[in-house]
Amino acid sequence: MNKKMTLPRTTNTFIHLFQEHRNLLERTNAPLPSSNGIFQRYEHPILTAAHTPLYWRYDLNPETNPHGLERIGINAAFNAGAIKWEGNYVLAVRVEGSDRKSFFALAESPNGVDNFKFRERPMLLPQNKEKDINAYDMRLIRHEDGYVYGIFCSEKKDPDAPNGDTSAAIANAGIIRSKDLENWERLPDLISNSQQQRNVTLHPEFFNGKYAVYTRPQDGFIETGVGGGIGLGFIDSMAHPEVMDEVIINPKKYHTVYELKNGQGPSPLQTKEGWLHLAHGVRNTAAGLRYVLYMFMTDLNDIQKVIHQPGGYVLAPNDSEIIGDVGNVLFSNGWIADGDGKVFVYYASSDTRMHVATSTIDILIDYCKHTPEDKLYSNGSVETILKLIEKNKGLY
Ligand code: M1P
Repeated sequence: MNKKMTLPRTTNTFIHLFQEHRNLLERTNAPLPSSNGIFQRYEHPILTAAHTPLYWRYDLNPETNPHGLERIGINAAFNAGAIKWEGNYVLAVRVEGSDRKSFFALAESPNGVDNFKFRERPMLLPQNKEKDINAYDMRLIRHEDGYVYGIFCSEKKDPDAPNGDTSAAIANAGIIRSKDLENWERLPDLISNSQQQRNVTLHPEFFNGKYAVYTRPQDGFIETGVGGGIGLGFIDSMAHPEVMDEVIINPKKYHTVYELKNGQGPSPLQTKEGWLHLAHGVRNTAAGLRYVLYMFMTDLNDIQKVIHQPGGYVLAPNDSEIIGDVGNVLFSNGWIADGDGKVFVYYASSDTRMHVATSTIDILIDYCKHTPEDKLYSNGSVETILKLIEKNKGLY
């Protein structure tokens, strides 16, 4: 008999699983040959459910798991916050179990495009009096007050849901902070005038001595209602995070890629020419909601003022990204700008997996400044194309 055949099934299974897992984690990720010049996409997703450690999912003891079964299912790894930390590219990943609960786990890579590995344990989120039923979409912000903030969506059942409605929920911003990314202090949840807040993040600097916070007030869990748009408000103290003077700085708009709703992605990046913003825009279609990423810039000193906003999206789901748990979705809540001006955008596709796309600060400024605005009607778009054709006369 072949000697290998005498190994218990579990031993064989685990040897094989560990080998496959290592190959996946150590796979290199090459830039894709085609690019629109704005963002460089890469060949492979950087994180998927399969990247989570096997020891989170399998009981590795053959005596208690004689058939080598997976005991805990992981469904997806997506919507990650990002920060450069001690030379590594660190993501606070939204990991979703097969039980639908999302939680956070840090994963890091030495180069930002491949070899991402989860830390040994997922994060046990410190709780306030009322526990989070679901927690997701963390933004990581290095604030000038010396803390790294993690701002995420904390979801609870709507206490006013009509009898029999088992899905109505309230979403608000939960806040944690740390100085080492290991020990986290929980602060009170955001206090605002809105029923629902998602996509909340901090401006990295004080503004007139206050914390500035990007918000997304809306009336319902899915529907924005009469309000909507990316808001900006101010907070005196993070120990009592009450938003004051909230104004909408980037509203949803008819017949745009953010017609139905939008939301700030990660915190904006400071440049010599203003603050770069990455956001998601949502519109409705016969096939359901479509989420794309778009950009705009705000004034360096007057952070309420949008100074450039290219028309349309900058990244939309491509052929392989369009499929997933919630199809036709690109979502980003993390990016990292390196000292040399290189920018790593971490985005998720279809609520399933994480990708990276790279660019530079200079290119993103050029994109924001020189891409034509959305004129908001069809002939306006044709006029924009005609203008470019005219400018290109003699060059083609
Ligand atoms: O399913 C797509 C996205 O839906 C929500 O986005 P928004 O807050 O703009 O409505 C979030 O649940 C997000 O996590 C999810 O990716």
